[in-house]
Amino acid sequence: DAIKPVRALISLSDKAGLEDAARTLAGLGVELVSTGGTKAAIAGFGLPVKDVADLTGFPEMMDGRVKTLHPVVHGGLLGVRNAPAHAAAMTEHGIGPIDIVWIDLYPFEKTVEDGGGFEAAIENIDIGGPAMIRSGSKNHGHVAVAVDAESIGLIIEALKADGSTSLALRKSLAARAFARTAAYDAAVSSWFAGQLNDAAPARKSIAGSLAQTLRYGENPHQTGAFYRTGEKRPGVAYATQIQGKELGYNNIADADAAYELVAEFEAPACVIVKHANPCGVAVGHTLSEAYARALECDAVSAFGGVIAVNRPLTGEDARAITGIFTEVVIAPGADDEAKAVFAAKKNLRLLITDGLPDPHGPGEVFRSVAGGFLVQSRDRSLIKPEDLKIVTRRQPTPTEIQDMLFAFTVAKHVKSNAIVYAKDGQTAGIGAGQMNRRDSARIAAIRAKEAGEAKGLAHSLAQGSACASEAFFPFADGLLEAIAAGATAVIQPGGSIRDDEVIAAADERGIAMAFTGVRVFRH
Ligand code: 93A
Repeated sequence: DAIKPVRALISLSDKAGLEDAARTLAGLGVELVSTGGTKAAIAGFGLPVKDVADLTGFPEMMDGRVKTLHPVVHGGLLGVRNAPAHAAAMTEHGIGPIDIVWIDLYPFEKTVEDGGGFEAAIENIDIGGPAMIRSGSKNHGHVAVAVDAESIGLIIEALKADGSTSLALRKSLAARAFARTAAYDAAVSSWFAGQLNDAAPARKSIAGSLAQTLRYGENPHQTGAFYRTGEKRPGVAYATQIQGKELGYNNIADADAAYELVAEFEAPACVIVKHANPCGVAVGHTLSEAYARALECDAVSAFGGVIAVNRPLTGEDARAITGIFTEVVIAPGADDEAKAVFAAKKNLRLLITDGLPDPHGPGEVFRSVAGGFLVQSRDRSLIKPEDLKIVTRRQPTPTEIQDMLFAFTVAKHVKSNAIVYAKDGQTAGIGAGQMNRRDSARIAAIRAKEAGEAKGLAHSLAQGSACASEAFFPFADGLLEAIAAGATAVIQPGGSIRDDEVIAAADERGIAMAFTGVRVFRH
């Protein structure tokens, strides 16, 4: 099972570490064969090296697209040395065995991550490299395959110790190599799917690449991992963790929920999320003001929450945020002073992204079901004042319209059934995830009442607010709860068979109501 290598084929885009390894292999009597750039580099180190073109009898052509795709290369990798027919074919066609292959693949992932553009990404899809890796790995009985510095290090270590590679080593190298080509292809396929914009998910191929293994899943007795799909886009999957404990499954889910919502606002905004639902959302002149107003909505739930903002954080913002215990902060930036303030809170995880998510950009969302998963396009809906159909006798005031749109935007990010009361760009009460709409309206009212008390107000924080419902009111009862809580304007999709009843109840109480015609369920 031990193979004493005679020839190694090396083809590397990234030449770091090449000199040492090539020198060692040459010193151990291994003949080196390489592709253009790698060959030039090895020759530059003063080592003997053959050009793969001399083996194939063909020059590299088509901008390097065809360099190693030749029977002399793949026969040398795939030929089973001790199978008589293979050995005969090798002799007949002048195919020499290749015992080591060290390939790193064109930097496709990096090109996409750096925003290289469509043509650059296409040119960086390596074809010949994965083919050689797969040929050598299939034939691991005879070939040792390296796809990274660690693998070639193991091969060299074995050669120095025994002068040969063992079957066990070649087998484990092959497993690693196939994992590398699989991840590479997953990156290519999910990037490619992303190029189709809003095509129906059924026409795309969806794949992910492992970003991080997690300590556990939603609970400690579950395992967990974090995958990236598609193109690099600002958001939690491509955030940089500046400090804090390792991110957990729920942290990532909550940070995503918070960041996707906060990105909807133009003005400085803050979202506090707890258990995947916002418990406070507000805009302000500054982030610190937005945070203080978001906290006001439900300071109890905010404890141990996840905070997202849509501007780079300053020291003042960081001091405000660190006033209570917070699990995660996600932002499109943080200045040095802010970082220093956060640094005092060792456990707080600070995530910084390159820009904000585009709430109206394409993309998919997933949900698992037993034995499969559901895919749908992102909810990119955007309701503007001109989209509203006023259905009541009373017209909403311009301020009420602003509050309605703010509340409806928040409701889009609250688990159904969702009821949101908002006033002056601040949520006053949020009711999430109930099985009937009336209960959500009641819970939101309780929150608003307590928030009013905490603020020392004589009334609920929802007094004079706009109420948003993410789906139509099937009966007037939910609406009546909202009115009792203090809402004077209501925004909802409309479309119930009892719309007339609901509109009449609003008219009777002097409420202004608008239909969006768009439902924004979130389950
Ligand atoms: O364009 S390719 O897909 N066609 C090939 O035949 C081929 N053979 C090796 N890319 C190919 N490679 C890749 O070239 C390797 O995976 C490696 O990343 C790169 C090294 O090129 P050079 O030695 O010219 O710098």
